[in-house]
Amino acid sequence: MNPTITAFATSPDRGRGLARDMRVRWALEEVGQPYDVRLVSFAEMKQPAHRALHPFGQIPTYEDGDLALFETGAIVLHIAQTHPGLLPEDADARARAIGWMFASVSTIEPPIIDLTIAKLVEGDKSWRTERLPLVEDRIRDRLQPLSARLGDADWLDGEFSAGDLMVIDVLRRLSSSGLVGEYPNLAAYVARGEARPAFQRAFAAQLAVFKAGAGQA
Ligand code: GTB
Repeated sequence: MNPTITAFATSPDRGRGLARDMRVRWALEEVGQPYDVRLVSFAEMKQPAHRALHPFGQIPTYEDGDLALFETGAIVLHIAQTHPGLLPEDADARARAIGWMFASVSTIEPPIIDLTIAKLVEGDKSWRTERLPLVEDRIRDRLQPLSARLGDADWLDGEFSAGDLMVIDVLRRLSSSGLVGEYPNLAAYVARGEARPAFQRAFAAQLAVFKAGAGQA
């Protein structure tokens, strides 16, 4: 049996692969694990059946046999720990790669989500013009040290790892902001991740869902 993940039946990103199922698809593609996808509507995500899998009524979830997981960091870590290819063999290097996974969701992603909220949810508020530059500067406070650490390297710590996968997917959310472009090595880092065949397969799979939905509309 293949693991099953959940994804938006109708992604608000119009097939740009910005929802968080993308990083789980990418991890599964990197390790060569086939998977099934159950598409859920916004209403279905809030129903008890889905909340039994995801207490917060969100996507993605991951089910494999008796195991059900939510939170992309936990899901990608589980995939990386149960398949070769996404975490180094060396124990110290493995711990550092996992550290980058935590950094992606707990240090880099929060101000990026704040930017989305400031633009989309608070877009009509009187404080928007004052707040936006502050939020963007908080993102730069993360991008600048990340850029300095990456330097001229291809990946953050040796070979490509689940840490890179998570950091790159988090940075992709900034694609329309121009902020990553202020750091050419980070822009190249994201492009390197997106050029990986596994990323391309994952992207095509989520795009096919959007196209099929758009065809029905
Ligand atoms: N911390 C959780 C994780 O990493 O798994 C966050 C999961 C999460 O935020 N899921 C979102 C969700 O289900 C989808 S990815 N939201 C519905 C809800 O909360 O009711 C967030 C997302 C949504 C849309 C776009 N977009 O349109 O560009 C990008 C990202």
